This record gives sequence, structure tokens and C-alpha cells, in this order.
Amino acid sequence: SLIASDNRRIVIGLGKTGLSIARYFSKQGLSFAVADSRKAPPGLEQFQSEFPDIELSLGEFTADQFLSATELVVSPGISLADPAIAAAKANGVEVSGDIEWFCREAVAPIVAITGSNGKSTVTTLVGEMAACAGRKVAVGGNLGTPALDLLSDTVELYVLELSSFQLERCASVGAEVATVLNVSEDHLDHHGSLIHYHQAKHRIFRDCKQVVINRDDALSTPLIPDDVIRWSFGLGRSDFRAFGLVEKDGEQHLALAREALLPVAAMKIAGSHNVSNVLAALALGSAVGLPMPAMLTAIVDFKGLEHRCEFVAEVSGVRYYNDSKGTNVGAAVSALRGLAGSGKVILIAGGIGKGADFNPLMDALAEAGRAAVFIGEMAAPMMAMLDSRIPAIISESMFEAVKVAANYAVPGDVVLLSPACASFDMFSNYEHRGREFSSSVAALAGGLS
Ligand code: UMA
Ligand code: ADP
Repeated sequence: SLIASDNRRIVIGLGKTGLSIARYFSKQGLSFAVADSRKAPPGLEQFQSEFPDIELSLGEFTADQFLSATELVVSPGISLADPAIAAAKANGVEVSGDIEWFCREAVAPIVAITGSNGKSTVTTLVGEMAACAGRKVAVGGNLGTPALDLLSDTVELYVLELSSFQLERCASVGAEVATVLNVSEDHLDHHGSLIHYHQAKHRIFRDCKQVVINRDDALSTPLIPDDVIRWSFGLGRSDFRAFGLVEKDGEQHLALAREALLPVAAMKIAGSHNVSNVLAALALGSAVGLPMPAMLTAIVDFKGLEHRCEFVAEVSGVRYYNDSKGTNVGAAVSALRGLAGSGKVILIAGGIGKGADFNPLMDALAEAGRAAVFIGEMAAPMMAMLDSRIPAIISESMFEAVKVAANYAVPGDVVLLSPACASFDMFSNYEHRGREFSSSVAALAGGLS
């Protein structure tokens, strides 16, 4: 399975990203080989039909496999700590990723978005704002279409969601405007510590022209030269180039400087974290010159994404929300606090814990929760950490969890699935988990009616 020595550039990984890199290199006339540690990677069939003549190596990487390469272009799902990759790197082999190649090639301005939570929501909304303004916009990256597949001469604006894995293998982004929306613990099993994760995210600011800073999260503030233009957002007062909230006619409004722009109540997406996301999108859109009326129209029309604090149904006076994409502690805490209104929340949480500290979630639960239902690998540890501060129970299936949660709820309450964990112990992915939740709610509603 050794790569022939005349193939000095090796694409590692044959998923969506690997395929997009292969397409780009072959279009550019650059020679390359491909390696994937799996025997049957998802992109295999597609690759063999598009590139029958390109050398491919499948199966576990070996220490000497990459040593004679000049460059490894590594997919985001493969750790740079992989022994074979680390050995090559230590030997002077260059390591890059798809975003590095994209940024070298892209001509149109790039809006680059990262952060622990809210990336997909903000990326999608900025894309819709640009479309609403009549710009030819391409939206992708960690969200949906791999960046290299977006490259086109007709694109006027790129809006990219970038993960810490994509950023850690990109030397320079050179975005027109970049933001780290917020930083809370996630993927610590991979990055090892919050500092490494923070460093990976802040690479997004390299060589950017403008930045957007979250005034409510000090960890989002970049160390950058003074000539870089700064915009900001936060739930406090607005100011010059600073989006925030003001009260007008007894109502909260989104605002820029001293100007009220839109009542918060006009937004369709729920929770204070989503107010923050909308203000971030306004700041990013303003930085690339999108007209305010188009941005506000896009906000009013925006229904949010599936599995993100998505309203499912109201049954017997209890509202059910699917936040299956709440896969870390910060996300679940903000969903819980954001949706707790007049009633209390019955939270369904648990799954694979990724090495996080769950105490902040237990504290939020003790304040805003009526009860908790825990599922998956983290169920027993979460039960112990909650320490009987509110009623809690462990459930073996999503349907049972929803049934138990419904029993705890009283009219006016919210039942929220926001697991704070990855889903792979019980489900194929977060979408599967969210669908199981929604269908359980539907079954429950059917049984009651
Ligand atoms: N893998 C191997 N051996 C290999 C290569 C990959 O076992 O040689 C495994 C990885 O460990 C991983 C899986 O295959 O479990 C997929 O890895 P990949 O790098 O081939 O992934 P792609 O299909 O190219 O998808 C990636 C992003 N996936 C990851 O970062 C894990 C997608 O984000 C992204 O949409 C896509 O590129 C296009 O840019 C997904 C994601 O879950 C949605 N991202 C994480 C998140 O949002 O939290 C970071
Ligand atoms: P990402 O792409 O970063 O995972 P999403 O927009 O898909 O972000 O939202 C994922 C989850 O993160 C949501 O379901 C919600 O629980 C939480 N969330 C969204 N926006 C924020 C925010 N601004 N701050 C904290 N948590 C958030």
C-alpha cells in the first residue's frame, strides 16, 4: 500500500473533502496520490469513476508511507496527531488542508466564521442576507459543500463556516472579514486543552482585513494590528460599528450605533443566543457592504435550521423543542437558558461526553430545570453530578425519554432535547437523534389525542 515515490503530494482522506481536493488538483493539472485509512471510504466509488488513473492507497497508515512525500493535504476528520502524519511532519513534510488551497485560489472576498456554537446559523443567515441583496454568493465549508467545490469565477462573495480542524491546517485565510463567534469547551478529546482549541480557532484572523468581535465573550477578541477594522456585537448597548440592543417604545430592538433597526419580536428564531447570532450576522454583512434593508428582510424571513432549537409541537400546553445539534455543554446551557421563559424546562441530555466539564450544565439545570432525563454513555455520570438538585431519571431509548419528560411537565413548560453530547452511542448522527425525538413527540401527541 506504499505510495509510489514520484507522487509527492498526497491527499489524505477520501470523504467529501478528499474528493473536492482531488477535483481541484486535477483541474489545476497538479499531480497527486490519495490515501485513506479505511478499506472502503465513502468517496471510493465516486473517486474511481472520476479518477481511474490516480494512485490510491487504502487501509491503515504506516509510519514510512508518507515520509517521501513533499506535502500532505489532510482532511479535517483525520487527526494531525496520527503517528504516520506526525512522523512525516517531524521529517519536514509540509502539512496543509483544503481551506489553505481554497484561500490561495479564491478571488472574491471571503466571510470566515468559526466559534464553538452558532456557526451554521450565522453562516446560513449571512448567505441569505447576501442573496437577498442580489449578490452571487457561495456558502459552505464545514457546513455542507466543501470549500473547493464552491470555487467559481462568477462568485461575488464566499461565506464559509470553518471548524477548528480545518483552521489548524490552514496557514493563512486572508478573509475580508473574520469572526470567532464564541469559545466554550468542545472537542477537548481532540485538541487536548482549551488553549489549543482557542489557538486553532484564532488562526481565522490571519491576514484578515476586518474582524467581528463578540463583546460578551472575551475569548473571541483577536490579537491583531491596529489598522484592522473592528466591528462588534453583544447583547448590551450599541455604538459606532457595534451592534447591540436598545429599548424603543417599550420594546427591545436590534440596533447599530444610536439607531434601532428591528424589534427583537420580529425574529422567528427563539432564544437570546439567537439574538446574538443575528447581531453577529448583521456585523459580518455590514463589513462586506450589504445594504441594511436586505439584511433586515433576511432576518425577518429566517426560520432557523433544523435541529437547532427547532420548535416541534405543543402538546397539552407543553412546548417541545429539538436542539439535537446542541452537542456541547455551552450549546445546551444557552439553549436551556434561552428557552426558559415563564415555565420551566425538562431537559433530555446525554450521549458521548468528549471529555467536557458538565458542571455548568448541572448548575443551569438546577436553576431553570424542572427535571432532567439522561440518555446514553453520560447518563450515569450526569445523574451523579446533578446530585438530586432537581428530579432526574435515566432512559434507555428516545421514546421512553420523551414519555418520561412529558410526565414531569406541566402546562407552560418546555421539553427540550439539547444533549450536550455527541450522538454516536445510540444514533447514527445528530440528525437521526433529532428525528427520533420529533417522531416520539408526534407518537406521544397521537396517543393523547
Ligand atoms: N476518516 C478515517 N480515515 C481517513 C479519513 C477519514 O477514518 O483516512 C474518518 C474520520 O475520522 C471521520 C470521517 O472519516 O470520522 C470523516 O472524515 P473526513 O475528513 O473524510 O470528512 P468529510 O466527509 O470530508 O467531511 C468534512 C467535515 N467532517 C469532519 O470534520 C469530521 C464535515 O463537517 C464538512 O461538512 C465537510 O468536510 C465539508 O467541508 C461535519 C462535521 O461533523 C459536518 N464537522 C465537525 C463539527 O461540525 O463539529 C467538525
Ligand atoms: P455550530 O454550527 O457552531 O454547531 P449551530 O448554528 O448549528 O452551530 O447551532 C448548534 C447549537 O449551538 C444550537 O442548537 C444551540 O444549542 C447552540 N447555539 C447556537 N447559537 C449559539 C450561541 N450564539 N451561543 C451559544 N450556543 C449557541
